[in-house]
Amino acid sequence: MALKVLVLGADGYCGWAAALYLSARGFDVVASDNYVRRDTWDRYQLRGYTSHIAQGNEPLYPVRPAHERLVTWQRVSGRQVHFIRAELESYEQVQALLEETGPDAVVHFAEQRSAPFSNLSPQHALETLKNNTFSTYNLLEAISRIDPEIHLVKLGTMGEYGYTPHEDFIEEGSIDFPKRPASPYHMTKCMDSIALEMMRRIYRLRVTDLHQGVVYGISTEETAMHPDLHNRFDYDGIWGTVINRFSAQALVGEPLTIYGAGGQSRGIISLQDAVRCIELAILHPPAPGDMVVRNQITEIRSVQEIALHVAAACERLGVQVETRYCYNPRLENENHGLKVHFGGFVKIGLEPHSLEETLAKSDLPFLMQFRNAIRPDLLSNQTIADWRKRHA
Ligand code: NAD
Ligand code: USQ
Repeated sequence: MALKVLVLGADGYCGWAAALYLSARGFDVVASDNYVRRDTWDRYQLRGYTSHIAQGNEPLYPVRPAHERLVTWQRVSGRQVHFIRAELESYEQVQALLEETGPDAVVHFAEQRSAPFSNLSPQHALETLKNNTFSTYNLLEAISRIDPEIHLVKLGTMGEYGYTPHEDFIEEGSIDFPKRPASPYHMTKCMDSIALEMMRRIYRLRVTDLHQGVVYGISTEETAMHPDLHNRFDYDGIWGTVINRFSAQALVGEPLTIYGAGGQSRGIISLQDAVRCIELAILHPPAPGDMVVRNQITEIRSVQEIALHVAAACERLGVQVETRYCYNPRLENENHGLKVHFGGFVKIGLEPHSLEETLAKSDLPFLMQFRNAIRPDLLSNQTIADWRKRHA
């Protein structure tokens, strides 16, 4: 019988692509989301709080809510993915969701995932703290009471270790490697990891903690099957991550905004490789009471190197690109190579795609179709989240 997988945060960038990828490969997928991102956070607003920030993110093209897109998915693929709207901050809703679905595995993408968003104001930091730690703890609490056999695959981040390089290589598989987060968002991931470790040890849960690097790209084989299946694509200064922002900037002739010296390095992974990693994680569950930690990255690049690759790929498409060294709104070490062990996923079956290949074959040609809809004002609004100014 097919493994039943509950995908949380399925209206989001990684969750949508993962839900379709798993469904296409025969998993029995149930998708869930509370739509907080599209209804509230995309406008940089908060639930129950009037924020002073007047700007907001705008979708590049219409992306219908997941439950509507799943109707198209069934028509196009012949596979059904049931959708349940649920708020993970509520223990009662998490309990009901697990009892109703009875999953073998839960993949938890459903958090506030932007470091700049978490630094917009004290209230944004607290919303991030509450949302992320409550959702993860509620899941652990409910799994331990309903069925400790359920495998929890939790999305963490490489940023838990921080970006002031450690003297030693960041290990893969270690629960105890020192954590040094550099934003309220990244701090919540460390807090989640402590909760995961405690609950697996005390209640013998099966837990996988994925320390994912910066994800880039737009489409996967499944999301490209029909315009109504397209994934969200963020390129603004709050939600857009560096490679996706540089790609959008390049295609509209805006300079690539390298923050500070540009020597800061990140672990990166394409969306297509990230969803394959989720499948591999589900297929390799830990034993009861064990916690697997995987560093989910395929390459390490500095921001400068990323800019060079995006520029080179664009120039091959006939688009000339300019880069600009700008004010860095973040407090971070602007010159460090990241020392990290990774490769565990390759050992269990991942065949990684390189940045060059993904940009040239998939990302840039896909994005090119929408270049007229890219809003230059969203490419340059990053300084509303400024680590250096504490007066908001
Ligand atoms: P996203 O914002 O696109 O999607 C997250 C989804 O979760 C949204 O649709 C949102 O509505 C939902 N959600 C949030 N809080 C919820 C709650 N309390 N109840 C129910 N649903 C809720 O984010 P993403 O880019 O897809 O990231 C997914 C996960 O992967 C996050 O945990 C993030 O920290 C992690 N991650 C992302 C990246 C990246 O580059 N995008 C890199 C490393 C790790
Ligand atoms: N950067 C630029 N110019 C830009 C945007 C970003 O130089 O226009 C730089 C930043 O200063 C930073 C680096 O690019 O040094 C990465 O920034 P980012 O916004 O792409 O990524 P980050 O804030 O690290 O967060 C993203 C996701 C988060 C995930 C994390 C993985 O939003 O959910 O956890 O990547 S990691 O970075 O490995 O911790």
